[in-house]
Amino acid sequence: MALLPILRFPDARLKKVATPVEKIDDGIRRLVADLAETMYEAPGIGLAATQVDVHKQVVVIDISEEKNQLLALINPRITHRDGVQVYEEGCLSVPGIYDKVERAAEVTVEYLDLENQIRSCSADGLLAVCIQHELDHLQGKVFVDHLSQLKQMRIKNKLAKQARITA
Ligand code: QAP
Ligand code: CO
Repeated sequence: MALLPILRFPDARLKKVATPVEKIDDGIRRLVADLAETMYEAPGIGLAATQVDVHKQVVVIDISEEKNQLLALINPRITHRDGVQVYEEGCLSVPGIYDKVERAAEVTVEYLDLENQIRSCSADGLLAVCIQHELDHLQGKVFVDHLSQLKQMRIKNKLAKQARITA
């Protein structure tokens, strides 16, 4: 297993659209293990392959307190959405920035698991937010894209300033 470097917004590679996984092989199993290790170490509750510059439709999520409920979603598709909720989101690619985003309150997602089985998961609350946030990454979208142009500019300035301080 390995910790992978996470791309930082506004890196242009975060805009790439991920392609479907054709075969779940050892390479994909290793990618899932590395994504999970990187997410747990951060710590975070979700990480998409896009964020580590791998443009395949793979995401990991674990919103459990004990960090023992890993969900690995391969080729995920939202098949149902209902209602509206607003949640304060953050992102490992946008460190130190949090803002409210409006999304569906309930979603159903269909995906392949590591055994190549088609699965379906219905979620609400935080898990529903996390699924939508991570699937956005696979489409080249970051939560900041849901905010106003003014907020996006302020976030870019703040992150650029932070990068100068840490450099
Ligand atoms: C996406 O985000 C998410 O700024 C996952 O300094 C977030 O794991 C879905 C993190 C909120 C739903 C609600 C962010 C860690 C982790 C930071 C994360 C930071 C350290 C973000
Ligand atoms: Co994110």
